Amino acid sequence: MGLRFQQLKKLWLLYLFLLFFAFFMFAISINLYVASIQTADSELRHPKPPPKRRSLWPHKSIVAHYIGKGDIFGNMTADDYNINQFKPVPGEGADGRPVVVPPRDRFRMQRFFRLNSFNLLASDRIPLNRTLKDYRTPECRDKKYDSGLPSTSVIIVFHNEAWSVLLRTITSVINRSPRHLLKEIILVDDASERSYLKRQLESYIRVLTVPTRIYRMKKRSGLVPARLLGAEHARGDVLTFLDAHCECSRGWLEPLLARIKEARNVVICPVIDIISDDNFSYTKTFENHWGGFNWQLSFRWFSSERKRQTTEITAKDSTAPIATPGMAGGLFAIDRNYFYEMGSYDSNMRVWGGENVEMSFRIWQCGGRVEISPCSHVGHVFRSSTPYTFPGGMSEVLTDNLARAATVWMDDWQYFVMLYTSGLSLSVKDKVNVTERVALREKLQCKSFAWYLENIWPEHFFPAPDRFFGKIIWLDGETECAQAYSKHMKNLPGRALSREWQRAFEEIESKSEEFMSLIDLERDKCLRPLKEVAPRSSLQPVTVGDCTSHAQTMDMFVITPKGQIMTNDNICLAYRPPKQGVIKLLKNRNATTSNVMLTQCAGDASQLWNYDMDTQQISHRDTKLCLTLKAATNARLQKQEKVVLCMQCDFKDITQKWGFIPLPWRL
Ligand SMILES: *[C@@H]1O[C@H](CO)[C@@H](O)[C@H](O)[C@H]1NC(C)=O
Ligand SMILES: *[C@@H]1O[C@H](CO)[C@@H](O)[C@H](O)[C@H]1NC(C)=O
Ligand SMILES: *[C@@H]1O[C@H](CO)[C@@H](O)[C@H](O)[C@H]1NC(C)=O
Ligand SMILES: *[C@@H]1O[C@H](CO)[C@@H](O)[C@H](O)[C@H]1NC(C)=O
Ligand SMILES: *[C@@H]1O[C@H](CO)[C@@H](O)[C@H](O)[C@H]1NC(C)=O
Ligand SMILES: [Mn+2]
Repeated sequence: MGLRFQQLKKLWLLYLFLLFFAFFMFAISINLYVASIQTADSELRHPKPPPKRRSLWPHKSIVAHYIGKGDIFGNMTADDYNINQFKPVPGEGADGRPVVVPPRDRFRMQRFFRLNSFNLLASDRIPLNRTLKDYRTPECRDKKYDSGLPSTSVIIVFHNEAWSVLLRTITSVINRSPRHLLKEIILVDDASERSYLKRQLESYIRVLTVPTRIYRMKKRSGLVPARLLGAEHARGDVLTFLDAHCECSRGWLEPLLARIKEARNVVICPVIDIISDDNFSYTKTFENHWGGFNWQLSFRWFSSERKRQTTEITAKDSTAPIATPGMAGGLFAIDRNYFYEMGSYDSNMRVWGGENVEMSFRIWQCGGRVEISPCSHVGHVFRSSTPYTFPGGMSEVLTDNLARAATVWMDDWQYFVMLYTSGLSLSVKDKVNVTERVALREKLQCKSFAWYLENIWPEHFFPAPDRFFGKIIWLDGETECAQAYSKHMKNLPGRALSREWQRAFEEIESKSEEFMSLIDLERDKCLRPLKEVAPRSSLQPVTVGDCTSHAQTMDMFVITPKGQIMTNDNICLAYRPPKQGVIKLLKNRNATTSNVMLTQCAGDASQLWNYDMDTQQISHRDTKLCLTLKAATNARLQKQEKVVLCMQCDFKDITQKWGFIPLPWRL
């Protein structure tokens, strides 16, 4: 009897195990599938700021198609789109905690993710008034604001937004803003199709404690026309623009309004915290982030230390706003009259994108300021792809908008953007009519783009008249171009007198056409990252590759007169010895680990380089080690590959010789 029982028990265990295993495999395959259908594309346009704990940039790895291309979730029906399934569970997501959707709903969860490119089922479980922590620093919490702050209209544009997400945005605005400062909430519907956003929404907002009105675009027009419509009806002293998928945290509004009261020419942005698209957890980000744009004018966050430039407040005050060369665009506050004095928005910008570039340049160049207040925290749902239609085609619209911003505001640099952004070219200029905006620039007597770069963004990584821009070519001594280059450099009179970069730039510039005409794209090799992917987060070893001109491969460099070698996205060439075996590396010419990396620019001594025109060596200024091309063993792949290292200089060593081939960047 005992024996039979034992056997039965074993069988049961086996059965249970198999059941679990089957379920587990199913869950995995679904996860892989969903990961495969989410494109990484729009991360480019809407980058997340790094979270508070300094991890590297969040990088979603995209798994290749695993189950095949068929859609296992079936097609969405009209009901799927139009029925509001908001079912709050008390306490769910409290204090910004993540939501775990129960296993029985996992399939529906995956199915409905596509609707908004975020986890709708998770959001639908969170009450509209969920609690958040207080994300402010103690200094910010203690700050007292005077009683006479201006009032604001909060303007929220939405298009097919999920009910729970939109209403949680509105609820957080109402619950966490002092009532007397909040004049009204203005919703602008950019031609949504979902039926719950019609009558149901209208009757919902009627009973809110803050006057809330809704305006609707007749046809899909995009962010700029919709925001302009909202602003037109606003009556508050200040316009505060928010996305429709935000949550304002405690004390978010006062610092913004106080700053505008202090200086009405400031466009002020909150710190943008991260609401997970997956589980709706709220993660605080670093306060000292600031923004800029890369060579293709995509918005980027940077975290290097920046002086707090506000005049009224001392640099020591950790509650003082940080001046930022660029704004992300979704969330900011501006004095209502100032908004119009400064030309509001370029109303010819369509759908979405580029308007933040235009506004950043315009405000700074025409006498205003763009700042981030470290005391104001607003969460935003960052998505890895956009779920919405993009009338006119996403890349066409975006490049047209960028071309408008570049043509009006960037002076000489507009050609650089058009030459090195895919989808743009000089001919785009003929397509855009910016007469009105150019007249605005004249009327406001705005400063030049050169002034903006020098004064507002001195750390920038764009080319400039006193910088080199082009390729760094490895002079293997064989190709025609390499020989001509070496010959020219060797025979310079007085060459040894100066190793100033400025002199090298002039020399190179004077012969640029000759070198360019001799360059052999097949045989000449140029400095570039070891991997083709842009090394935005981590350290990236360096090698040489074909000098084929291509905008995205990061084999183009800007060199400053100070000796920084920079490339797109604020990446710099740095000497980074491995922690162990440094001494060995210096002595041993057969180094196996690269000690030269591309990494975030910091402007410190590890990123400063010298050039000797006579020997054509590039050396690290502090250690006096020379850039050398060597075959090294990749420990992971167990294969030999060519890597650029820093080694003892030897003027006879052909693998240490480098040249500079300038590329055009302005007319
Ligand atoms: C989904 O829709 C497409 C066309 O829109 C159709 O070809 C396909 O058969 C549909 N699939 C299912 C499972 O209904
Ligand atoms: C949220 O609202 C519900 C009623 O709608 C109320 O019972 C609950 O106490 C509120 N929660 C908080 C944290 O204010
Ligand atoms: C929620 O999402 C965030 C970011 O996407 C992630 O870091 C966190 O681990 C998730 N939490 C849970 C419980 O899944
Ligand atoms: C550009 O637009 C202005 C008005 O905004 C118009 O007067 C002008 O004719 C347009 N130019 C061209 C070339 O279409
Ligand atoms: C370095 O490499 C050369 C050949 O490439 C070899 O002859 C020499 O022994 C190596 N030296 C050391 C210290 O490994
Ligand atoms: Mn957004």
